[in-house]
Amino acid sequence: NSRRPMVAGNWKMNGDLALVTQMQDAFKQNRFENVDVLVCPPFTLLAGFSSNDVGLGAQTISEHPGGAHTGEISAVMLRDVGCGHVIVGHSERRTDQHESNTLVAAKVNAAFSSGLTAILCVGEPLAVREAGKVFDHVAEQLDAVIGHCGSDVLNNLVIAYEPIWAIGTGNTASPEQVQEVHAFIRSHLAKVDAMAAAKIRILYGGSVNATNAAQIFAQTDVDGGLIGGASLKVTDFLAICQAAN
Ligand code: G2H
Repeated sequence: NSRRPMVAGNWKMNGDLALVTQMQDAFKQNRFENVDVLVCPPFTLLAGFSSNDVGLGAQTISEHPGGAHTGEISAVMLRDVGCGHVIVGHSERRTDQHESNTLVAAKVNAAFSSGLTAILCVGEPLAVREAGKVFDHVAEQLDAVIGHCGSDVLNNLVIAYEPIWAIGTGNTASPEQVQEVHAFIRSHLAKVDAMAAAKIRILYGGSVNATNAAQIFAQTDVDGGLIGGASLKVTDFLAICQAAN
C-alpha cells in the first residue's frame, strides 16, 4: 500500500528529562526516511523536545478550547510546544478517567478543529472478544467520533487498534487477529468515505516489541504501531522504527 507508516511511542506516566535527552540524541543520529516517528511523553516533558528530529505528540487533550478548567491542557497549548499529534481515548483513560465515547469524540473534535492530528484509540476488552462482539464494539467507538466531528475528520486522523487484553500484558494479538480487525476498521470507515478510508493510517498497539514488530507491521492493513513499554528503551524503540522503515 502507499500509506506512510507511523511509529508512536506512548510513554504513559514514565520518563524524565534524562530520557528526553537520550531519545533526542538517538533520533539525531538515526533517520527513518520512510516512517513518521513520534514520541508522546507526559505533558511536563513536551517542551524538553526542542529539535525537529522526531515528531511530538501529547497523550490526551482537553475537550475545551481554554478558560477555567483547572489542570487541563488545550489544543492551542499543545501546538505552542510543538505537538502535531495527540493520543485520544486510550483505554487506560477510558478506564481510569472514565472517558466515554462521547467525551472521546469531543476531545478528537478539539484536536481536529485546531489542526492537531488525533490518534484515536479503539479496542475491546477480553470479555467482548470472547462474546464475539469485537466488530460491534470497535464500530461503536468509531461511529461516536464520526457522528460528533463529521466525516471530514477522517482526513486528519490516525486510528490505533489496541485490544485491551494485549496492553502491557505481553500477550500480543496474533498477526491474523490484528489484520482481521484492521481490515474491518478500514471497511467500516469506507462506508463513510472510501477515499479517506484507503488513506487513513491504522496503527496496532499492545505489547509490540523489537522482536514481534516486523511481523505485525507486515500485515496489509497495519500502518505502524503505538508502542508503550518498548518505547522507553532507546535501542528497542529504534529497532521498532527500523521494522516500519
Ligand atoms: C498499549 C501500548 C501503547 P504497551 O497501551 O499504547 O502499550 O506497548 O506497553 O502494551
